[in-house]
Amino acid sequence: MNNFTDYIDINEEVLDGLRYYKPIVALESTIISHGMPYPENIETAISLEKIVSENGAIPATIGILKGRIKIGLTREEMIFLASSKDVIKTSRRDIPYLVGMGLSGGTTVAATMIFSQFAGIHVFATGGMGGVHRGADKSFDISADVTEFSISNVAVVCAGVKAILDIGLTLEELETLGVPVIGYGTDDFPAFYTRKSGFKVSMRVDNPADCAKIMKAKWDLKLDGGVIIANPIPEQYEAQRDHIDKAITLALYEADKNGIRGKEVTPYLLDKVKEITAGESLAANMALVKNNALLAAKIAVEYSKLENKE
Ligand code: PSU
Ligand code: MN
Repeated sequence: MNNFTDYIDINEEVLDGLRYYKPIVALESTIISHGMPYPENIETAISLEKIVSENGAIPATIGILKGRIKIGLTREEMIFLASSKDVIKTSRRDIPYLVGMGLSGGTTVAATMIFSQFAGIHVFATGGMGGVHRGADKSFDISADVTEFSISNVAVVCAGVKAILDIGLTLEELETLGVPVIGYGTDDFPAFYTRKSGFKVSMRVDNPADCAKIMKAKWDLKLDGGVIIANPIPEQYEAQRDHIDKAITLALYEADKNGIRGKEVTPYLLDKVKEITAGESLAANMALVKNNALLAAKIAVEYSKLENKE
C-alpha cells in the first residue's frame, strides 16, 4: 500500500527540525505564483525565509514541482514558481490533478495547511487568507481556505482578510466552523492593508508564548482544525483607507463586468487593486507578510518549547 510519504519530498534541514521538535515555519507559494508580480514575488519569498531563520526557526516554503509535493523549496524551485507562466494555483481540490499529472503549482493557504499537517509543521505565515466573497449569497464563492481551518491543525499568521471579501461573513463562517481567531495585540480584526476592519475579534493575545499555549490546548483536546493569528500591518506601512476602498470598488466592478469566476476571482481582484493603487498596495503587502513571518517564527519558537517539555 502506498501512503502520502511517497508523494512528498522534505528537505534535509526541515527533516532534521521535525526529528528534534525544532521551530519550523511553513510559507505558502500561491503568493509567489499568483499573489505578487515578478520580481517582487521572489524578493519577498527569499526575505521571508531569511526573517524566519534570523528569528530562530527553520523556513519551509511549500509548493508542488512536477507533481512532487515539496516541503522546503530550493532557491531554483522558488524562482521557477515566481517566473513560469505554467504554474497552477493549487487549492485542496486541485492537488490530485497536479500530483497525478506531474504538474507544478503554487499552494494556497488551504493546500499549504494540508501539507504542513502531513509534515507535522504547526505554524505557517502568509499575507492574507481567503474568505467569504462579497455577494456569496448569490455566487456561493467561499474560499476553500475557510473550510480548511476546520480540518488541518495549523496556526496561520496573517494580516486578516482583504476588504475585497465580506469580512463580517468570513468571521461568521469561521465561528460556525469553530476556528479561534486571535487578534495579535488588537481587539479589532485587521483588514490586510489597514489595521482595523471595524469587526471585533473574540480573543486578544499580546505575546507569542500565549499564542503557543492556545494552540497546544486546542490540539491536546483533539479540537481539530486551525487557528488564525491576525496580526495587523505595522502602522508605518498602512495604506490609505480611501485609496484602497476606491480600488476595491473598481476592481469588483471590473471583475463582474468581465465575468470573472471561480479560482480566477481572487488573483484578478488582487491584481486590479495593485494596478489601481499604482503599487501602494504592493508595498503594503510586502511589508505585512514580512511582519507575519517574524511573528510566526517567534510563535514557532514558543510552541517548540512546549513540545519539548513533554
Ligand atoms: N489573499 C491575498 N493574497 C493572496 C491570496 C489571498 O491577499 O496571495 C491567495 C492565497 O494563496 C489564498 C488564496 O490562499 O489566494 C485564496 O484563493 P481563493 O479565494 O480562490 O480560495
Ligand atoms: Mn473562490
